Amino acid sequence: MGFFTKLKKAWASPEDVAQQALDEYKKEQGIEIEAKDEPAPESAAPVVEAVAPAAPLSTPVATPVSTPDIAPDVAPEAPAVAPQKSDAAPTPTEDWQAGLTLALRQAEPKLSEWLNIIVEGVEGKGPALWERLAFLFKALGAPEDEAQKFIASFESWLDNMGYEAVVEFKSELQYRLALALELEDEEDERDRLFLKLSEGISKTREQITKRIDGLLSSHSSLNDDFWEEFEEILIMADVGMEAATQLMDNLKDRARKAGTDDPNDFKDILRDELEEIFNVPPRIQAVNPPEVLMMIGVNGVGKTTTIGKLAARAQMQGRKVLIAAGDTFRAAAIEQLEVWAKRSGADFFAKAEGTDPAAVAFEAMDKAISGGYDLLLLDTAGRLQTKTNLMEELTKIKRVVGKKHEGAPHRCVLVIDATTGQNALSQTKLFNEAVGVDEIILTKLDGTAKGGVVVAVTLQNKLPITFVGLGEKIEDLRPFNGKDFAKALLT
Ligand SMILES: Nc1nc2c(ncn2[C@@H]2O[C@H](COP(=O)(O)OP(=O)(O)O)[C@@H](O)[C@H]2O)c(=O)[nH]1
Ligand SMILES: [Mg+2]
Repeated sequence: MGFFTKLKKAWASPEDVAQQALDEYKKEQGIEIEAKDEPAPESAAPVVEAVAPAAPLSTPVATPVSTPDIAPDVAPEAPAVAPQKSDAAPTPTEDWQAGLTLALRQAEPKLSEWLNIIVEGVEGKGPALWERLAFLFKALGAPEDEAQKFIASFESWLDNMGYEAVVEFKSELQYRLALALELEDEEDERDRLFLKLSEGISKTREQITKRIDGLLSSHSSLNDDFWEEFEEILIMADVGMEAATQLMDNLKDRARKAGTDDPNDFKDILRDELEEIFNVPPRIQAVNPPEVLMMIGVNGVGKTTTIGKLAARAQMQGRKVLIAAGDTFRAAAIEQLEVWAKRSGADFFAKAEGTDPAAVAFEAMDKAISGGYDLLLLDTAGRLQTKTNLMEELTKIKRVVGKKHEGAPHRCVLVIDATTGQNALSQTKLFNEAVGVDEIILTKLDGTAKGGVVVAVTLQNKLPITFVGLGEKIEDLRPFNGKDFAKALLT
C-alpha cells in the first residue's frame, strides 16, 4: 500500500471522532473555536529544529479548512477526550493526547513532520517518549504489542549505544518507524538523508560556497581573472592541482557549449559537472552468499567504525552478519571491533592477538559459509610503516577467501579519511595498484572543510564512492548520492 493510501486509511474517519470529541469538550469548557491562521504547508523540507508546536487543549485551534480529510482515527482513546460529566476536568494524559492528535492532523502528512510533533518538548529517552510513541502506533492502528516490541528494541539499542538526548537518535528513530509502520515515503527518506548530508558537510560548504558567492558577486563575466580565483578556491578546498585543472577545463567547456559567460549561470554549470563526475555506478555482481566485504585502508581512517555501521545497516535489513577481526596487530583493535559487533547485533569471529590475519580470514570464511551468513565483514590492519608487508598481507587474505568461496571478497572497500586531504589521493593510488579497490567509503566528512578531496578522488580514480561517514554514530554512515552531494555543497 502506498504511503498516502495508508495514511488516508489510517487517519481518515468519516465521523471524525477525535475532532468531534474535542469540539464538544471545548464547547463545555467555553473555549472558542477559531480558524488557525496558518494553514498546513503544501510541501516543505522537513524542519528538524523548528518543530510544529503540539497544540495543547487550552489553545483554541480548529482544523484548517485546507486539510479536512486528514482526520486521525484515534478511536479507542479519543472519545475519552470529551469529559463524561460536565464537572470532570480532563486528566493530563487525555490533555496531551488530544493536543497530539490535533497537532498531528494539522501537520503535513509526512513521518518526519509527525516525529517532530511526537518529540516536541521531550528531551530524551524515557517514559514520556515511550508513551508518545505508543500513542503514535495506536493512532495509526498498529497493535499494542507491536508498539511495545518496537519500544523495547529501540530502548535496548539506545542503551547499547549510550544515546540519551533526542538529537542523538531522532534520525534513527524515524528510520525505524518508517520500517515498522510501513510508512516509507521515498521523498521523506531522501529529505532525511539530505538534511543529514547537508549538516555533515557544512564546513566544506561554508569554505567553498561562501567563497564562490564572493567570487560571483565580484565578477561580471567568466573571464580569466574569474577562473584564476576559482582555481584558488578549489586548491583551498583540497581538490588538488591536477583535479582542479581537469575540473576547470570541463567547466569552461560546459560554459562555452551553453553559450554563456554570465556568473549567474556558474553554479548550475558547476552542479551539473559535479553530478556527472560523481556518476560512477558501483560494480554490481551476482553474489553467491555469503557476500564478503573486505575493509582496507591506513590506520585511523575509520575501518573498524565503518564495519560497525555497515553491520548495523545490514542487520536492520534482516541480513545475518558475521564480523571478523582481521586486524590482529593489537588486542585493543580486536576488542574495539567486538564492541561494534555487540552494538550492531552481528556475530563476531576473532582469534588471538598476533595470529596471521589470513588464517583469521580463512576460518571466518568457513564459519560464514557453514553458519549460513548473508554477509561477512572482514576488518584488516592498516600499519603503513610496513607498507610492503601490509600489501602482501592484504593480497594473501584476498587469495585465501577467494579459494574458499567463489568470487570472494566481492567488495574490496577502501576507507579514506576526508580530513587528510591530498593524502587520500595517494592512499587510493597505492591500495588500488597493490590490492585492487572496488569502491571507496569516505569518512569524517563532518569534521573537515576540505571535503573537496571527494572530487579529486572520484575524478582521478573513477571509483565509486558508496558511503560517506558523517560522524561517529551508527546512523552517521550514509549512502553516497552524487546528485545530493552536489546540491548540498552548492546551496
Ligand atoms: N567525526 C567522525 N569520526 C569518525 C568517522 N569515522 C570514524 N571516526 C573516528 O575515527 C577514529 C578512528 O576510527 P577506527 O574505526 O578505529 O579507524 P581504523 O583504524 O581505520 O579502524 C575513531 O575515533 C572513530 O570514532 C566519521 O565519519 N566521522
Ligand atoms: Mg581498526
